[in-house]
Amino acid sequence: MPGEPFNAEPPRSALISSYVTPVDFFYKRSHGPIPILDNIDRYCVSISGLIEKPKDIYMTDIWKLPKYNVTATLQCAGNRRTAMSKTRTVKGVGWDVSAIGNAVWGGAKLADVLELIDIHNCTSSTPLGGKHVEFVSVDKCKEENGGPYKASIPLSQASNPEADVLLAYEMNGEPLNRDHGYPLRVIVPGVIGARSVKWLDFINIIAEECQGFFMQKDYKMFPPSVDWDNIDWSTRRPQMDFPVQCAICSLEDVDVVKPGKITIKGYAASGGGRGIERVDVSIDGGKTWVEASRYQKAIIPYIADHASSDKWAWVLFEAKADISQSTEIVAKAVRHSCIFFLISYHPIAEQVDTAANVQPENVGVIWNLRGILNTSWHRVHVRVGH
Ligand code: MTE
Ligand code: MO
Repeated sequence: MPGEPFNAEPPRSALISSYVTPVDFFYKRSHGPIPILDNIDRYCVSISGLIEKPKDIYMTDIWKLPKYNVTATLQCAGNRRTAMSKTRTVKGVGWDVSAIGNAVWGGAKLADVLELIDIHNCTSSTPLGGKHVEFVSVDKCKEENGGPYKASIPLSQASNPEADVLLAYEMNGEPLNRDHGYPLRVIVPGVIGARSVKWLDFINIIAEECQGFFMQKDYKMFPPSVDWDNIDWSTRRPQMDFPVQCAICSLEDVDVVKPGKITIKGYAASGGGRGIERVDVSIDGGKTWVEASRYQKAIIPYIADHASSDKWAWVLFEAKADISQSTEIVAKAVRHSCIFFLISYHPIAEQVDTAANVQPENVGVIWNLRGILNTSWHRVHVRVGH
């Protein structure tokens, strides 16, 4: 329907047909009508808030900054929600396993843009007390009572060149298209998709994190005991990094396969830039496991040298197995437990988070009313027929 939010995901099998997801197969998630921003000469991002000199930045200013291409996986926090709602109903768009994609984002580093307003790699706050960077969009959505979509990230992350936060104008070497945020969007690698604001309009340097709906009344992780009657949103922090995720894409629950060799393929994404240590696959419902081969750019099994890998990107995996009877195929991934890529901008989140390195065995333990972060072991039932 014209004017309605546009959401789409590709079929599983299409998703893993290439390491870099073609734009046509990249999921789309929007909360309001998609804006048309055609007058590129006049388009600008106004930066203001707790800074000495507010500034309007035009596309020509952005294009003049060094261009970076960052391969980063973007994933909606609601990816795999449909499976979670089988435990108990949840609220939100019903995604299968494809609300995720891996693209090469081209653009300026936000750290370089912040240099233009005299903010340098800043681990504490600006002289005026700014600690967060808020991104405000052009699109209007009902959750914000007709106001713009918005989100924020800590200033320490935004101003750290190592965090690779981009103001992106290209996706896979082409100008961004309208669905994905033309002419300019934020990309926050390793973090849930909701913080990568599309159609950027304003950047505000603020003291507290953004008070918008999607930061404060949504995209927070609650335990299964919390329901719509007893929820207190203020008790949780907005979700930022994505926990380790993994899904099988070569098989569907409805598939009937012939007895013999099957190929189990899918993706694993670590979140937070830590890299995937291992992907395990089981053909007996999780009793026994074999290690799958993993690859990023080319098909090179077991990329052992994580330093040479794309740290913000997913890995694709593949395992072959022999099956003779109907069974449950399971995949799970483990991410690196120590932080290879120094993440100094998330001091709290990074202290104790070994739980996020492995996936929970069952969806029930992580069920939450909004159906976010379904990172449980991915299980596919296949029937063997002749
Ligand atoms: N930015 C704006 N302006 N409006 C939105 O509705 N949706 C967010 C994020 N940025 C959204 C937005 C969510 S929830 C996700 S998962 C990603 O954009 C989806 O990005 P994509 O549509 O390019 O895949
Ligand atoms: Mo999302």
